[in-house]
Amino acid sequence: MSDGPSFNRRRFLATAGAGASMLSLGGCDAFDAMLGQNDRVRDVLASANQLTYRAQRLLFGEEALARTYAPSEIRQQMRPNGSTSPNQDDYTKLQKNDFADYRLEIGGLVDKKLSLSLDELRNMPARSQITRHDCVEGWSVIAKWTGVQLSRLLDQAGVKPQARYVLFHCYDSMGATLEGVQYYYETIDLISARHPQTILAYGLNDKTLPVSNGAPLRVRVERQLGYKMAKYIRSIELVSGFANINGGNGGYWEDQGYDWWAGT
Ligand SMILES: Nc1nc2c(c(=O)[nH]1)N[C@H]1C(S)=C(S)[C@@H](COP(=O)(O)O)O[C@H]1N2
Ligand SMILES: [Mo]
Repeated sequence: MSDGPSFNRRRFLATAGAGASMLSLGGCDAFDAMLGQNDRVRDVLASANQLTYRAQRLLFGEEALARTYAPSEIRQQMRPNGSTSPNQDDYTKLQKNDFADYRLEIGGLVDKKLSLSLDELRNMPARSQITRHDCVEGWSVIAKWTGVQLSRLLDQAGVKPQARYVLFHCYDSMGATLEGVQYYYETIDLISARHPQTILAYGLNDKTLPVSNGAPLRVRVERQLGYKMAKYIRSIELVSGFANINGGNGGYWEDQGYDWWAGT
């Protein structure tokens, strides 16, 4: 493979043979066009998502690294997208004090709940990586991220055997429905969560992570698309499934029809 582990699933599916082209309907346009049609179409797309997920896991193993870049390749400022300035009271209160009172709570299916300040997180061994961020909207940027490996925190908390996913609760609301305020949320499986490049980032391009990019803490899941990388993390919960959480699809954008598995 000429471009290494930075794997393009369309290319894989193209070489995986005829008939596979249908499966490359991973883009939201194609998916959205299908919404509202009968459930069988949705089921096929959902199983295609599962197939891509399994194929990538098989092909690349659990540890394959996303491509990293040299400092000279950092192209521009990280382009902020989605929420860029949460206006929820609990968030703006923390922001006013430069997040000195912020605490990351880790709970759910763990042996020991954690509550960590930013200083505590910054005092843990740090990891930096220069990677490319791809958004489904069709743009990408290269930036340097610094933070603490999520696996470290999971080890500290102790993950119970029933836990299968890491759920990120965010501070920013995406609007309200009859069920109440919809906060941004995301889930990743424990393999992605324990991947060495999966970090909770507090630094961007050698500076403190700005509010527009998710201060004080956002996750990087480098082998997946931008929407998986929750910004403004309020807390982390270990869960056994997500069928009963919000729309039941494992994330804010997933509930609008995006794939849960967003490997690139
Ligand atoms: N909490 C939260 N996280 C989020 C979003 C958001 O709106 N809210 N947008 C997602 C999308 S679609 C992308 S592309 C990236 C954008 O990250 P950036 O603002 O640092 O560019 O954040 C992702 N994480
Ligand atoms: Mo995105």
